[in-house]
Amino acid sequence: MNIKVIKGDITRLEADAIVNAANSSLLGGGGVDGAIHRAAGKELLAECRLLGGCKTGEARITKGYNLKAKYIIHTVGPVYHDREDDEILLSNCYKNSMDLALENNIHSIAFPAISTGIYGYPKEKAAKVAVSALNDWTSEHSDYDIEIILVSFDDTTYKLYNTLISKE
Ligand code: AR6
Repeated sequence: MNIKVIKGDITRLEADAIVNAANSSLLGGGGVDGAIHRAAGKELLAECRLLGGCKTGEARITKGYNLKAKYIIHTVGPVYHDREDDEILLSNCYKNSMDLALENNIHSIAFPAISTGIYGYPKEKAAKVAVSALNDWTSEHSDYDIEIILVSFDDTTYKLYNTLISKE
């Protein structure tokens, strides 16, 4: 699997697309969402207003505006409730973001650790879901060349991703 793990600020990456851990309004918020809106500029909010929101597990695409990335894929992770649904919804975020990347001819994509901040998803569980969903997607699309970058903002997530990736 063509997956790279890095530690740092996703807004500074040069990938074709970066993924935003948004909320269902798509109108901005805290965490990585706030950082992306600040870095991309006001035009991003104007485009997001036209989208009419996004359900949990789904994804929408906008331009990247002032970012180095050409596109932003906005996905809405689940608020963690320790229910069976959590895993399915989080997995859908990765799958639906990858489907949008394919539709838009995106060949490099960077993901933050969706739901593991304000939405409270335990980091280890979320990392497993992320790697497994991306592994499934790339296996099903082995003819499509895409670099996937998992961006961690903290050491714990960085170590978890590296351990999981090394097992693939
Ligand atoms: N670059 C990379 N990762 C980051 C960055 C950054 N600049 N900033 C934070 N993270 P969160 P969620 C990490 O809370 O849990 C917003 O208000 C962070 O350490 O951003 O999906 C939305 O509008 C964590 O590991 O997203 C929603 O209301 C991960 O990104 C809600 O938060 C995700 O943390 C979504 O909550």
